[in-house]
Amino acid sequence: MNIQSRIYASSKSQNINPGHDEQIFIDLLFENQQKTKKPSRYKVLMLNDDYTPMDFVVHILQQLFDKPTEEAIKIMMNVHNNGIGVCGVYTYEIAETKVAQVINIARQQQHPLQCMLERE
Ligand code: TYC
Repeated sequence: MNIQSRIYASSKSQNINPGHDEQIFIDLLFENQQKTKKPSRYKVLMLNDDYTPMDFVVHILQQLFDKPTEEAIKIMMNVHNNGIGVCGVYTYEIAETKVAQVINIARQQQHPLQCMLERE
């Protein structure tokens, strides 16, 4: 529930009708809340394939996603076993950049590794 409806519900339950000044205050709170909405976040997903070497995937996770070795191995094995897995969650611009970087580095090395983003 947003702030405006929370104040509205609370004033109803207490039988209060907001006056003109209170209504302006509620509207300002609402307007401010709209402006400060958190940006959506996007998951960077990695897909399994039969050809990309495991150590290459681990290396990508360490270098591009700042994962410590153990976590990088876990993520890689999760993708290997389940077909898909999350490498990290970012704002749209950062997620998009990571996807492009993964695909570029993989193509340079002639690996078919695939990566995509999905809104959280
Ligand atoms: N399945 C690959 C192999 O056995 C390893 C791999 C893991 C490939 C994760 C892609 O996103 C991937 N060499």
